[in-house]
Amino acid sequence: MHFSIISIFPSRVQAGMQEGVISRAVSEKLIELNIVNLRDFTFDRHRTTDDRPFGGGEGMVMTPEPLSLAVKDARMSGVERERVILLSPQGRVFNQQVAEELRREEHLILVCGRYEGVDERFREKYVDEELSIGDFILTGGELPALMIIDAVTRLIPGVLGCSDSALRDTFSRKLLKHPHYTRPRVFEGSEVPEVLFSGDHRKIEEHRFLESVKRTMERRPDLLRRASFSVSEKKLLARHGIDPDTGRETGQ
Ligand code: 4FV
Repeated sequence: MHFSIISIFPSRVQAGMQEGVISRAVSEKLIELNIVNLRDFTFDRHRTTDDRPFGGGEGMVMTPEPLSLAVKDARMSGVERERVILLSPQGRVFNQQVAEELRREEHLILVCGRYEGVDERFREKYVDEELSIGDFILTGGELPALMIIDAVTRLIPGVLGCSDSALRDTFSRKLLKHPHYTRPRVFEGSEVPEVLFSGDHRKIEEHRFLESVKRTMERRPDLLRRASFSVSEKKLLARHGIDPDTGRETGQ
């Protein structure tokens, strides 16, 4: 899978990819990164990429020409599934489902906004989709771009050590992950649930499933309403006094 990232701060983008899963995926050629310096598509002495907004108002707007030239240059011939994505608060909110959708593309061209945003005519003509990482304002689209590359890359088979762990992801099942424990067995007087030492994998899976449902009920009941359970999971929940449809305790 190919990622092109268009930014006026390419070194910040580079810095965000130095270690960990992403840089290993690059070295193992599971992904290819093309970090584009937007200023390379300017022709004035100051390599300007922004200007004052028509109609007045505070802040600056990114000019359309350098952005359009950078996108045209980043496009890959012969690649069908290519998508130009502008990171902005006006976009569709990014989540695990969007990550799984983007995973099916061959080439993502990520445009990192700065200042007040980009000229609308560039957006209309060159942007396939706007994505937001949440309802808050950042100083730039670089961190959102890095987050999307991280979330999508880890879904590529072979990127994560154990390939199926992404399948058991939080949100893929629309349930929050169960608590995790590791050594030491006693930490500051706190023990670990005994069942985890039983060696009975079905009992351990049941325990973890119930912990996931309880945690989701407490913290994200909105997710539980969208979760689907198998017949055996519904029986297990009922045996533990949990109504699978509402996620509420039945008190039985
Ligand atoms: C943002 C977000 C975000 C807005 C103005 C960059 C900033 C500046 N991008 N999700 N939230 N972008 O706040 O994606 O252009």
